[in-house]
Amino acid sequence: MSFITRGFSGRGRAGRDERLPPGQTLVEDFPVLSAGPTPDIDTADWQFTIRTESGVDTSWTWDEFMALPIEDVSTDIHCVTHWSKLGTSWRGVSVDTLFEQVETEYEFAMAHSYGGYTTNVPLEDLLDGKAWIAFEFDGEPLEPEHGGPARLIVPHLYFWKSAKWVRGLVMMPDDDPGFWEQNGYHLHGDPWKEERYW
Ligand SMILES: Nc1nc2c(c(=O)[nH]1)N[C@H]1C(S)=C(S)[C@@H](COP(=O)(O)O)O[C@H]1N2
Ligand SMILES: [Mo]
Repeated sequence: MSFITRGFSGRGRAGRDERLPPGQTLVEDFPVLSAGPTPDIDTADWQFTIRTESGVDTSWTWDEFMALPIEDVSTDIHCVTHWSKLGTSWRGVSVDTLFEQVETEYEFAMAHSYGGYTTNVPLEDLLDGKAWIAFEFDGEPLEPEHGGPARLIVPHLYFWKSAKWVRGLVMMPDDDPGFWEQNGYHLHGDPWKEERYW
């Protein structure tokens, strides 16, 4: 029996990569999954806004955003359609950094995108180094089809939570469903618990 050794560790006894959540298959390419057309967003017009119960919005222009502390992120990503990609490289601003300038008692957020896509995420899944607004992938500006100029990444949840072309977060008192969640996807989406549909 011939056996090809892949050059990484983390394989269980069955040969399955332990970084792979249940029901997932590895891909090397980067599939594009969009529910609609790719919007054309000029960074001169781009803004990112966080809206809270205070009625006062906190917004950043592209230049203001680029002046924030920037982080390099290496992470695995998992799509509910069963593909996973390991060790992806991103650069962006941590959501923690944004919330240093925001006060809210609300515990849930709705991410809104240019083009109208929405997805709901509890605030606790966005803070403590768990989520970023990313504008580079693999050392290059994020391609429009993958969400450029900037997208949310919440890599510990299924990738539909990682809103492409993100334009802001609206804080909410309750965990209301976003676009896919209204269409049968799980409200939370933890790949290790296979929170796929409901
Ligand atoms: N704005 C927006 N964000 C989105 C989507 C979308 O259709 N529109 N699709 C989601 C889904 S289902 C997945 S799997 C990932 C796909 O990201 P990719 O196209 O970069 O692989 O984006 C998520 N974010
Ligand atoms: Mo997806």
